[in-house]
This record gives sequence, C-alpha cells and structure tokens, in this order.
Amino acid sequence: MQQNKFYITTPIYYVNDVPHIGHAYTTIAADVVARYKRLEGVEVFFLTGTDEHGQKVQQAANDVGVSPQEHVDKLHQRFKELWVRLNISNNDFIRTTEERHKKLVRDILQELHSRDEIYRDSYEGWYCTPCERFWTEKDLAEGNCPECQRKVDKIKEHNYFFRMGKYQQWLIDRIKNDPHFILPASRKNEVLGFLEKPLEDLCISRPKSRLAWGIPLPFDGDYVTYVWFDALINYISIHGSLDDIKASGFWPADHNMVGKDILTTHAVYWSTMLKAIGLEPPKNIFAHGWWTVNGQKMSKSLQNVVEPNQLIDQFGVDVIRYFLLREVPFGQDGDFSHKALIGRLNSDLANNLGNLLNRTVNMMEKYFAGVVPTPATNGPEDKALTEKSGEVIAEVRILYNELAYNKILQKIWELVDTTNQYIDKTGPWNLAKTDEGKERLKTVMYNSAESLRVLGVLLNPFMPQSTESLMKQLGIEAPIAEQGMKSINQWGGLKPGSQTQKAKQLFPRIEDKQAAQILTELSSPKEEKKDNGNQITIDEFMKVELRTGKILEAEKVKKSKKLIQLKVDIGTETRQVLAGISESYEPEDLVGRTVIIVANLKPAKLMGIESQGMVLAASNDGNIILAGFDQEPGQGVQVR
Ligand code: ME8
Repeated sequence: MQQNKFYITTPIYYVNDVPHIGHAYTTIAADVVARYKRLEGVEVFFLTGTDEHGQKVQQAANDVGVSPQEHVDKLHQRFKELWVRLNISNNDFIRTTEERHKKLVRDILQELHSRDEIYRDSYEGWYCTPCERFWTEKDLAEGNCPECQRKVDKIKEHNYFFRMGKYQQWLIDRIKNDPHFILPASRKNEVLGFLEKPLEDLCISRPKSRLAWGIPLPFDGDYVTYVWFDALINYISIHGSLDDIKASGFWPADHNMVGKDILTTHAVYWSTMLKAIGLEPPKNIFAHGWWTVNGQKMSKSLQNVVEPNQLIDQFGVDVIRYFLLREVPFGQDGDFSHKALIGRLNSDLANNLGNLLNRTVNMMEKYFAGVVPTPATNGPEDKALTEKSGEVIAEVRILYNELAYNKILQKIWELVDTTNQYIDKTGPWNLAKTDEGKERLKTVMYNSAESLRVLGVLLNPFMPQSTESLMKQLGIEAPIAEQGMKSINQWGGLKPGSQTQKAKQLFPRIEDKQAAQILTELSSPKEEKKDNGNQITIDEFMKVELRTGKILEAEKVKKSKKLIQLKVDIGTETRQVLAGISESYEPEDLVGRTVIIVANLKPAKLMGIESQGMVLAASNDGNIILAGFDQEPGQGVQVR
C-alpha cells in the first residue's frame, strides 16, 4: 500500500554562512524527492531552515555592532531568497530563534532533566571556541582542535550532561538491524566504527558567562543550551508539542538528509536524544558526499566559493538543478567545474532533450498545423517505444527509494534517446511524401509528442520550470502538479486535437567561443566581487555616510564582555557609540584616537544603551583592529 505521508528535511544551515552550491545541493536533492512524492499523490512535508544560536553568531553580531537577533533576522533572508530562486518547494522554514522552536527545546530539556536523563557534573576538558566543542586530551591534534586545528582552552566548569552513553548498545543494534537506517552503507560502517569506542555522555549546556546567545536551560538560568542539542530538535519542533508530533503522522521522518560532515551528530546525538524522548529515530539518515571545486575545498580565502545566484544568472535555474544531481552519484564526493556544467548543458539538455522537443514541435506545425493528430497505426517501433516508456517509469519509481538521482536521470535519458531514435528510424520527412505515409505520420508524431509528455512529468521534480514550458509547447495547459504521476501510468494521455505552441529553445547551446568567454569571466578574480549577489553601485555606497571622529570618552559597558561605550566628536556633534572591541582595547587607550564612524546608521539599542553610529574595524579571528589614518585628518571629515 502506498504510504500517504512523507516527511523530508535538510540540515538547518548556519545563518552566518553565505549560501553556496554545497547548501544548494542538499536542498535541491530534498526538493526533488518532495516534488516527486507530491506527484505520486502523497502528502509531503518538506522542511529546511537556519541554525541561529551559538558563539559564531554572537561574535559576528558583536563585530558589526548589532544585537544577535537583529543579525540573524537579516542574515537568514539570504537562504530564504536563494531557495525562492532555486524553486525550492519547502512547506516551512524553521529558524531556531523562533518561539515555536524554543518552546519544544525547553520542554524536552525539562522532561529529560526531571527523568534524570540530564544531570549536572563538573567537567574539565579542552574547549574549541570556534567549533563550540569540548575535546579530551587524547582527541587533540598536536595540542590543537582536531576539527579546525585552532588553539583550544583548558576549561574546568560545571555543566549539564545528557546520558547518551547508556544508549550505545541500543544504537549499535538499531543500526545493524535496519539496513535502511543509515545510508549509504559505507557511511553506516563509519558510524559503527565510531561506536566501537565507549560512547560518552553529551555535554548539553554552556555557561551564560561564556556564551549568552542560546536557549536558557529551563532548570538553571545560568546556562544556555549547547547549539547542537538545540538545532537537532528543529526536525520535530515544527510539528508542535511532543503529543502533536506523535499525532501529526510526520514522525519518524522518511529522510533526514545531511552532508557527510554532520553524520555523527545526526546518527549518534540525534538518534539517542529521540530514544530518550520516547520517539522513534528517523526512518533514514542519508549522508551525501562533498563538493570540491577544481579539486580544492571551497573557502572564502581561496576565493573559490561557487555562488548559486551567479550560476542561475548565467545558466538558468534548471540547468544547475540538473547538473548537480546528474553529475555525481548521490553519496559520493564530487568536483565542481563550470566546464563540466557547460558540457552537460550542451549534450544532455540542448542536443538530446531540447532538440527532441524542437524537432517534434516543428514537425507538428509543418505537417499538422500544430494540431496533435489521432494515432492511426501500431507497428513494432511504436510498441518498442511505449514499452520503453513503461520500463523507465517503473524503474524510476524504484530508484527514488534509494535516492539514486543520477541513475534516475540516466534512466530518463534512455527514453529521450529512444524517442530520438524512433524519429530517426521512422523518418517523418519521408512519410510526409506519400498518402500512405501520411497516415503513418499521424502515429509517429503523436507518439513522439506523447513520449515528451511522459518525459515532462518524469523530469518535473528535477526541472520544474522547463518542464512546465515543455508541456505548454505540447499544448497541455494543466500544471504538472495537477496531472501527477498517474497521468503517465498509461500511454495515450495526450489529447488529439491539442494545439502545439512553438516557443524559444528551452536549453540554448553554449557555443565554444561563448563558453571560453564565460569560463574566463568566471575564473577571473572578478568572480569574488560579482560573487554572492552582493554587488552594490557607487550610488548605493555613497548612501553610507562615513566620517572621521575623535574619541572623547570611553568606558566598558557593565555586564558585557565585549562592548565599550564611546563618546565621539564627529565635528558637528558628539555621538554615543557602542563598539564590540573591549577584548582588544582598553578604554584608556582609546581616548584621543581618531576613528571612522558610520554617521547615518539608524540608532540601535545594545544592552539597553543607544548606539548612534558604528566604528569601523577589522576583525580577524576575534582580534579587532580599529581602522585609522597615517596622518591626522581632523574631525567630521568625510571618508570615501
Ligand atoms: O552543519 N558539499 O550547518 P552548515 C556538499 N548548522 N554539501 C555541503 C558542502 C559541500 N562542500 N558544504 C555544505 C551545519 N554542505 C549545522 C547543521 S542540522 C540540525 C545543523 C551542506 O551551514 C551539507 O548538507 O555548516 C552539510 O551537511 C551542510 O551544508 C552543513 O551546513
């Protein structure tokens, strides 16, 4: 029996990151399955969102002189906007700073604490601030954090712990007994390898004195929740209370889809948390592989981050969606190159699929004035084509269970190729020459168009925009979502008499000269500037009023580790400005210094104090250096 509810999630991405093709990859992959299931008539819930608490957010907000909440309210939009551009059909977008999420986190903490699943203990260990993780002595890599290689601090403090260790054997059995639970199989073995060592309890709190930006523990206000314990709960907080979740029919999730980097947190932390809460683990955690760019890890410092907005502008959204899922088997690592993308666009999309559509619609116009004819005959070639279509549909349905996107697309392309060959073999241009041939031509043209209709439905989850346009060209107005997979269960759904409509090519070929130009542009240093859809015009820049100012007074803001309150003379007036620089500067060293102020920034309150501007500074791994001048420019002078 067909399951009638389906729940799929992506990781919730760190709100600080600029979204790149890695984030787009997971989200597109989840979107394709969600769209496919909807076409099968299943009720789908597809969730994505942003992870908004923790040290890095607090630090970044401080650096720009705004509150963490203001910071995340602004930054999460970049993900939302990209998902709209990429035609992501998520049903909801969860942010961990929303009350609906925080409430469930608090309820779960309270419940686990009251059941002694969470306990207080003293702890001594090495702490990596950027990664927000504790390490034991033996975990360290030459004295540094084994994950980011940065320096760690020895910390001794009281904290709260979740009794994760006691679920070790249960988890091992669960993984071994359910081959579908963790996929691909190679990743499952990695998790089992990890579980060969004793599983320790999980520290789920951070003292507020060190990190304030988190969900306070309901049973001890001096602590906030560890960001991973908070974040993982997003997958269920969307459905309400624990009772609501059980009643929703959307738990356990069908797929928690993640990248391989965060498999352990999901397979181990998340599964044991759910066990303690009394919920089933997800039916499947799928950890896909990692994209590199020309063999290198994507990173801002290497200036090689592939920015999806730029790709969409250049190639169109469906080309990106197709390429990412066709190029690399889901689960394996892949290397991104613009050249490979252009290659796929030209061969698979322009030459094979695009050409099939063009020639079919052109011949339909030429021989039948664009009116789809009634098929008249049924020969062996026709039978072979319809059988191929049936076989492809059946196999695609099976391959979705394995999330084998590249195989699904390969299979669908078998139908593209078979249809092109069908046209070549039957030769409509010859059939049109004789009366007998013209009868046969009706069937050939009908079948070619019908095959394209089947392709339109099958490809819709991958290329939602182009397939709607393909359908319109065939004279079908109803959206594919309404037609569903059931519309291709039988051959012959295309109505004779439909009026085809010639339109511009779906996937124009990129000729060699143009390709060379695109590649040069994309690989030149300009890329970084064009990058992330963030360019501004000179007029926009000029809106920012930068002025020199002399610091008259400076004092630390009580209860804040970072903020210093300044009085700054900007020539025309004295401004009160808060700056997150106290870890790098003493107040007395600041008085008399000339700084650069953003003078037309809307005033904002930080810790109850109004800040009437912002001081410019460089921030390098938490080390703040104020921007200044090599000669004294005087107060209130414009900076450009
Ligand atoms: O880890 N190749 O968020 P994150 C493939 N907030 N996928 C990539 C990728 C790449 N180069 N780079 C990123 C977090 N991804 C946590 C998750 S969930 C409760 C909390 C994708 O912003 C991939 O899905 O670092 C990876 O797992 C995820 O982005 C990490 O996103």
